[in-house]
Amino acid sequence: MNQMELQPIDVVDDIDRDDFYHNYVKPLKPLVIRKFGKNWSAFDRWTYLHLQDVAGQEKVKLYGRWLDNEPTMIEMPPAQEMAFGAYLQMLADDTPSDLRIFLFNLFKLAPELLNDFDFPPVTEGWLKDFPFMFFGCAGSDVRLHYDIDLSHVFITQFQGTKRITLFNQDQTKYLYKLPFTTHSAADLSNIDYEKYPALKYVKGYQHDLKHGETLFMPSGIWHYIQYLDGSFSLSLRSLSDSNLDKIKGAYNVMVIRKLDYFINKYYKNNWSNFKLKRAIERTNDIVERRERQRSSTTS
Ligand SMILES: O=C(O)CCC(=O)C(=O)O
Ligand SMILES: [Fe+2]
Repeated sequence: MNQMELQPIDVVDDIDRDDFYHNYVKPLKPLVIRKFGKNWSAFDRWTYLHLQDVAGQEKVKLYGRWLDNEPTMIEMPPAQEMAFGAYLQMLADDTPSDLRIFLFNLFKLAPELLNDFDFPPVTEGWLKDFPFMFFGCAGSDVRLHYDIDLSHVFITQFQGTKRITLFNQDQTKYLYKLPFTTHSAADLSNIDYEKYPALKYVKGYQHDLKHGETLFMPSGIWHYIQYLDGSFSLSLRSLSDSNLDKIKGAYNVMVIRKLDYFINKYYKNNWSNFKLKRAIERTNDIVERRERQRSSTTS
């Protein structure tokens, strides 16, 4: 094994609720649904021009490359601010840049956009107050992480293509998870197997998500996202039906995130270095044990 193994994600045109629940939600298996948004006018209406018309003057916070900026912290400070309209122009022109807008509630600024989509009946437990949007320039990426609240996410793609790489929670032991966060220390845009040898053993999925497609990302799944073109997505969330996940999710949001924020504030680099060192030590230990076992069974 000298590099990670990635398999395609199942793709369906449409799926009924029972089939979806038993084969994807329950086993926490990702799925691409092509016609999830079959009743949505958003696919025609949400052009860059239209979004510029409805909220172009608003100032938005843009995030840059995570490695340049507090790489071990959950909450990254924004890199700069810009008028939303000017930023959208960069996406329309496919201007290469690291700049992204993360977890953006555009609907607060332009509530009329809420009429352009619905919450499809393929599942229940929709968190209807939290439809978010994500925007990214061509060439930007979102570090490997899982969502701290442990809800299910349905991410629908508009305009360009995004490459999405996923790993189930059972792969966490190989993913250099930073303690007190839901992030990995490893940079998947440029995998360094010398520094992060456990990544050789990881098994996951990959799919290039295109305009109109929706990816179901089950609760707790690790995701790494590359914007191949300038593009954006709408993400709808639903509650996990595991009570334990609901409690863990709330605990992560209310306790762990705050704890990380405060310790970071007081101990800064020491805290960062500690987390990074722990992530690398713990994961490399697992690899060493695995390799020792293998050599003792083959000799
Ligand atoms: O697509 C993105 O920019 C980030 C998506 C993401 O991390 C999420 O939906 O949880
Ligand atoms: Fe996420």
